[in-house]
Amino acid sequence: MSLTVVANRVPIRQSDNGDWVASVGGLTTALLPVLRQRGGAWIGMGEDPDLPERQLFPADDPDFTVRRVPLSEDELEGYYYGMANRVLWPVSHYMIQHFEPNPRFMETYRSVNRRFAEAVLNEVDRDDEQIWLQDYHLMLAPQWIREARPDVTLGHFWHIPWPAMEVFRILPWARELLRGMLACDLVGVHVQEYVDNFLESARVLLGAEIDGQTVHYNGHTTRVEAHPIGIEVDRFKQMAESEEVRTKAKQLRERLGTEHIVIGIDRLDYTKGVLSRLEAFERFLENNPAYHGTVSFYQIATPSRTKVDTYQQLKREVDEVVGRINGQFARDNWVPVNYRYRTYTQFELCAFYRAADAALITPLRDGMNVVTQEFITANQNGVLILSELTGAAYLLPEAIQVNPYDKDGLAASIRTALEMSPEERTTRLNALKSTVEGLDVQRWARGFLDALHA
Ligand code: ADQ
Repeated sequence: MSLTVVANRVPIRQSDNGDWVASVGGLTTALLPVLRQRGGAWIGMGEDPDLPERQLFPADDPDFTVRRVPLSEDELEGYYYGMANRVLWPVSHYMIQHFEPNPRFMETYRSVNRRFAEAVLNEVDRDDEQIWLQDYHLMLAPQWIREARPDVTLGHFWHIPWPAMEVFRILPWARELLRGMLACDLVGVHVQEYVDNFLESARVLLGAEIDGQTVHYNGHTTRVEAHPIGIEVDRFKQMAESEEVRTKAKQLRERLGTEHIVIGIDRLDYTKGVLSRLEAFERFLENNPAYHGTVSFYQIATPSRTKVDTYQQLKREVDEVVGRINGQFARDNWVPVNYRYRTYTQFELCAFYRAADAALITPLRDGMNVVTQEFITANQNGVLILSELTGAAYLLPEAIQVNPYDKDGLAASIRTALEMSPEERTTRLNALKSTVEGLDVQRWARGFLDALHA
């Protein structure tokens, strides 16, 4: 049975020598083997008018079709920067202070979702086709696909939190968006909490009938299931054990020269809690003068959504807080906060994971957070401090769990981590490792597709 994947971005990129290669990322790695084996298509947005709308990949011995839905600047602005990033993202993460309910965003979102649906209908010709849509960019496309093709199997995976019904209903178009999703046969989310929230939204806002984890609405049935995503465990393990990563990790420890290293690694996004984490580290330094000179905090932030005002403002605020902490506490050769605003390769990230004594992963809200799993896999004896407001927290009880809004609690958890006995570190980390092994991303993809088939 062939597969059509529909996601915001296509899974290939042009390398420096002009060849097309698969891009790096969990979703691509999980789904390309399936597409290779079964054939089919991957449909995503086309931001560059110079690239072809259809392309076979790999060019010399094609396994599947890459299809781009070309978007004008205005469409990109309304659909992606507007509806996806300034409406659905903040509301799903309970950050309604960043929510901009502009009806023009929704208008464009409708028309772009319709174009995605048309692209799918053009690609799909066989009866036994499975279609798998990804994420909050594509809530309406399922309905239009279903109207034209009642026979296809439609799945949707939602990568961010599905918020509580009372928050979801803040969206002026909540019912229309939900109806779009309910054209699917299977909706997947990371954890049971989000399943429950989705079911509650369908029950209250649409009057749908709920039977266990199944929604009956408008003559159609949708199952809603938790399928927690994982990482490429084997590859991360191999990278972490490689000579290159070991050397880099050692060099980093020597360069920083402190007894303890604490890391934070995120896209620079207001949901990731970078500012409050820095403030908590500042509080830790205020409360624990004995630790001055002995601990370095290394925060890496990847530039993200840099065209959106709130992200530009966040960057300025982070710069300011880093400057303030270092201005107040740095002495001799010791710089308490090392901050890098850039993208690293996975090898480089692995070196940070390996060098660290503790990771501070403290989003204000996060669907899952896979940095957590990368740290657990690559690190050897460190401590994970994890926000309880992430999907990952439901699966990883052996982490030190914190409320990211509790600055004192967070500051105290840093000290707890640094003073934890080696035995306790090992026990906790081993338990975390065994959970993460079970969440492997290939297994996640197979699990979802098997459930879709069932
Ligand atoms: P994201 O919000 O993007 O994804 P996350 O799960 O944290 O978040 O993954 C980020 C990825 O970016 C990781 O693989 C990490 O290695 C990489 N990364 C971070 N900083 C980097 C840097 N400086 N350089 C290079 N790479 C960097 C959404 C949801 C999450 C959910 C995922 C998967 O918001 O909740 O876990 O999808 O479903």
